[in-house]
Amino acid sequence: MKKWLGLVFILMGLSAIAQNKIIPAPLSVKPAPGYFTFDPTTYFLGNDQVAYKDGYVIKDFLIKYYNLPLKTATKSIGVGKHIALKYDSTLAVADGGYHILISPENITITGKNNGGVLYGLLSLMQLIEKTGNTVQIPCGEITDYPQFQYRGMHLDCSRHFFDMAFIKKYIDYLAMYKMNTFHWHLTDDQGWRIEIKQYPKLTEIGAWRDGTMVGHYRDQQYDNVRYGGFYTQKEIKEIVRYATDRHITIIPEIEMPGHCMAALAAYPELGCVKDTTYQVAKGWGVFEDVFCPNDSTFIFLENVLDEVMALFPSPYIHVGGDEVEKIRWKNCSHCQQLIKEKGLVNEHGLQSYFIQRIEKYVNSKGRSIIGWDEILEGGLAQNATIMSWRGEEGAILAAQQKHYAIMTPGSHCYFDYYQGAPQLEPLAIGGFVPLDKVYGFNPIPASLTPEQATYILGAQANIWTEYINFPEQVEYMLLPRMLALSEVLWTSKENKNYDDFLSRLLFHFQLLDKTNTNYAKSIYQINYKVTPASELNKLNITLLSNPQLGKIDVQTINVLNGSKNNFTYENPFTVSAETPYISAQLNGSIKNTPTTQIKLKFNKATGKSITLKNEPSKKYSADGGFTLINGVEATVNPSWNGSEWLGFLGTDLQAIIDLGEIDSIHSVTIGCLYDKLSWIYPAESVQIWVSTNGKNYEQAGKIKYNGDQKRNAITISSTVKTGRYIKIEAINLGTIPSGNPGAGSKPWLFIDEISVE
Ligand code: TNX
Repeated sequence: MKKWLGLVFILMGLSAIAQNKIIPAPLSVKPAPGYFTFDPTTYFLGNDQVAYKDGYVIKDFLIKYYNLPLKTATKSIGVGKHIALKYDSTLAVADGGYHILISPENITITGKNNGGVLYGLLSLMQLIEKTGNTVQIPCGEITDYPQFQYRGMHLDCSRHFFDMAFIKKYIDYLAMYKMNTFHWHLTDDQGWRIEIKQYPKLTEIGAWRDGTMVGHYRDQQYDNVRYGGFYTQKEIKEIVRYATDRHITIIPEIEMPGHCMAALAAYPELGCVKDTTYQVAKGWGVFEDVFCPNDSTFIFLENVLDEVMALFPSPYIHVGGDEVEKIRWKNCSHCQQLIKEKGLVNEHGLQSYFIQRIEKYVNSKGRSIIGWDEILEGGLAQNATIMSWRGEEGAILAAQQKHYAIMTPGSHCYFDYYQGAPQLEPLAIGGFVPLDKVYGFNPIPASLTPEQATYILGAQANIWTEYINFPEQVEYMLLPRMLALSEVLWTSKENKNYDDFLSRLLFHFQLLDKTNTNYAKSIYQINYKVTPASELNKLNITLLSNPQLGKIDVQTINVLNGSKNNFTYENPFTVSAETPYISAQLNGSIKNTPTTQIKLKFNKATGKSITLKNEPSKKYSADGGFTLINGVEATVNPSWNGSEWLGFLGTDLQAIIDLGEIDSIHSVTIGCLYDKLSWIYPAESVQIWVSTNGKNYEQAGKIKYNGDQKRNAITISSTVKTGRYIKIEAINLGTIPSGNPGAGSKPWLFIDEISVE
């Protein structure tokens, strides 16, 4: 009986949450009968200056998203219903928490410090129901507070520059979903974006480059269009004020000792190599030139940081510290002398020395530093906070040493990565961080003790902008993934549920449509899986999407007679060489969702049985041997993730295909990838053998290969004209030839479809 009652309570709790549309989902919502109805005189009554301003911020949102103008006052104006806003530091919730009481007569929002009232107002806003001229909010009570105190979003404004109007818009998106930190990446190799009065050349020279990489890094193409921009100190003050009004702290990042080509271009004396010039970088990547740790560099950086700290009230200053090449320091007599003098182990010790010296300075001004997890190498600075980006390892090490850490691992928090199938997405750097992956993120690494876990302040997602050159594309990468992150950071574990989140998300898409926001519709993409069918030479197609989002309309085309077959997807279906073309699209409430086109290539090997003698590397193992005969040809661009390639590191492909019966064989074609920058080389040679019984094989062809296409189709004509079993060997090149990236190491061999004609 007791158990049963418990279940009823759980279900009641869920249904209350399911009824509202709030993202991030609040802790507790208790509905009550009746509605608070707005009339033209309804106004916000702020009990103090901050609460009054919060009302002011929300007024803008209400106009934008609900076309609902509302007055704000600090004193009762006698007429009209009001929405009372007040801060109360004794409220029994975590900072940023709030309590809302909605009755038919009035609404009260009480907030705890750090934005409680604003967050209450945001939740309230999402409960508004508007039908015709009636605007109302269902009565009830909400108590809510965030799980994590650090809820961050980063934006790289160096690789591409975004103007003031967009930075404000970006801050608005963050505020709307209760994020409280904006990590502003202001300097990097490709542009210095913050005016520093003492060093005007930083922006006169360092803010401009003579061209930009176009396409993907692997294509190594550039335009020669001068590109740049920067924020004046006046503008920065305006942005800081704008963010403060929205309870957002801006953490500025000034990169050191690496990622500083733009600064070196302006002041070459800050580098290790004397009498040289540097260029603001046009392309992406990690550069060898870094700051030289000499006294004038430290004076320069301290002066820069003085101006930065005067502009940004943030308790934290981010000093970068990532991806620092050591080669210049190795060849620099001053650096080597310094290593000796200070008794440092090597150049890694020098990196620690650099960061620790800067940290002392920043600490002396009453601020703390944050650095990327590389600052752990060679000894951690005194009280630095770590941003763990190369997995969770950095955060674990930091927490074990009682240092604070912020989680931003590439696996879940890199919003510059793809969120859908690369062939259906705008070009991105690579990687794969879809919405459900973000939603499933747990910022607390499993290996931490509860005590250590208290050092995890929260998480942040990063938008690096190498491949993001317009505001619309930032929106696309940000939304809706940030909404998932906001729920990861705000909502309690018990209230998190991906399906429920998706159903609330649909409402937020409608809100975003009101401001023509370019959010991604990637969740509407239909993924597919090809599996062997029971009949040889046929394939089974499974379509994958979330049932919340609608039913799937499928069309298959018969290539023999041109007929089309339309149906609603229910279960996996079988296709054959006659029906190799399949298209699938969601039939849901959102218009213009992407269509998935599947074009299968059938040949004698397709859907037959295959065994591999030699397993591919785990990272690139796709569906194992079947991947090579599943009718799907791997694409060259743009990402290996979720792709069709099998990757062998230094080893060969050895496969046996069983055609199921004796058949005629004229040739075998095998696809190989060539991408020097990624250390991928085509097979050095390919050999085939044919057998009728699977025991005695006869050599049927061998070819030495020297092609240079990106995707190489290597065809071997067979001298043996009939057989049932075909053995194929593609030999790895063995060693990367000198003069190439990775020279001397083992190359990758990437193989996709094998076809038998
Ligand atoms: C690594 S994350 C970087 C950035 C790049 C990013 C691209 C980090 C601390 N460094 O400089 O933009 O990868 O994903």
